Amino acid sequence: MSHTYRFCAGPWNWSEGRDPYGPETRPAQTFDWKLRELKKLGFDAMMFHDDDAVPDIDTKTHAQVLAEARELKRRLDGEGIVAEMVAPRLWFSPRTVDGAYTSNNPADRRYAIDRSLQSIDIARELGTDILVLWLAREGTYLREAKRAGQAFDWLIEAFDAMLAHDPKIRLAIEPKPNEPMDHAYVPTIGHVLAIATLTRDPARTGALIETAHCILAGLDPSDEMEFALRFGKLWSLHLNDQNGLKYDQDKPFGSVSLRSAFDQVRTLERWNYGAKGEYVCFDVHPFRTTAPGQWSAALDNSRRTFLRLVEKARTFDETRAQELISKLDYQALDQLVLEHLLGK
Ligand code: XUL
Ligand code: MN
Repeated sequence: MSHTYRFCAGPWNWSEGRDPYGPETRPAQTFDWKLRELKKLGFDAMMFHDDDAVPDIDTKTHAQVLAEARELKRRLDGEGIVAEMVAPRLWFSPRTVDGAYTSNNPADRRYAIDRSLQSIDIARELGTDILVLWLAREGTYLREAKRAGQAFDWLIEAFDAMLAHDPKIRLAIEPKPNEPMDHAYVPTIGHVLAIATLTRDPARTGALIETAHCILAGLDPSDEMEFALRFGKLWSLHLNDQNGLKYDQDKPFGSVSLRSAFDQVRTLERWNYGAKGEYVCFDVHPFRTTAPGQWSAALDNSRRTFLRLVEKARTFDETRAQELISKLDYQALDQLVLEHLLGK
């Protein structure tokens, strides 16, 4: 395995330090600045929410939205940066207060579908066939407020509308078990692949896996990735890290568990992830104390760690590991991994 990986980040990864208990700690930066930083870091692609691509999107006509998307494409082309995906931001508007596709308000469900169809049009303008769906508020504040079976029907109806809207679009559903909801309806990759089978085009319904979201579900990220890869459904990736089953932390890749990061990279290597044009995206946020001068470090460090771990995966003594596995000598296998990671 020797292909080189291509890297991607989103404008929101230069976050300003705000959390539920305090305001921004860094002044916002312009999109042009972020694009320049991305280039300096040696990244190849940018991922976009619909309103990252077209700010204040709800105040604009469809024609204006498309014109701005076209203009953005020209800027990206000028910089040699690819648009990796577009994702409708369906958790900010007052019209998504009870969820988007699964809201109990029919007018709000319609809004969510229309906005998603528009995101597909933006994706087309930007030259990507991937629509990412993080189903942020598709869950409940309390269980009795909705019926899960009904919610699944509404989700399938929405996915079908998107698949019918554009014969080329592929839906990459990003599962997350909780936050902002107590329980989400599509919490794991298993749920994504199961619901994909009920859509009008299962072949165009796949997944994006985020490390932190797997950990929040109490699952092993490399196993989740392996599962999606086995089905040919891992179309995008958000690598980061997460300290236990707490709030979503979006730490730099490898920050909490270098060993788990190694396992994830080893999985990607084994399946040749990236060879079909997939990108390695980092969905990381700088720590709240980060000064503006170090703003890009969370992305740069994640990429460095990733590349070091690619080397580790490629130099791991697989023959020795197989010998130990055949003898069920997991004690020695454990130490083989640890010493390989520790280095000389
Ligand atoms: C939320 C999350 C989002 C998605 C894109 O936890 O990961 O940033 O990746 O909408
Ligand atoms: Mn993500």
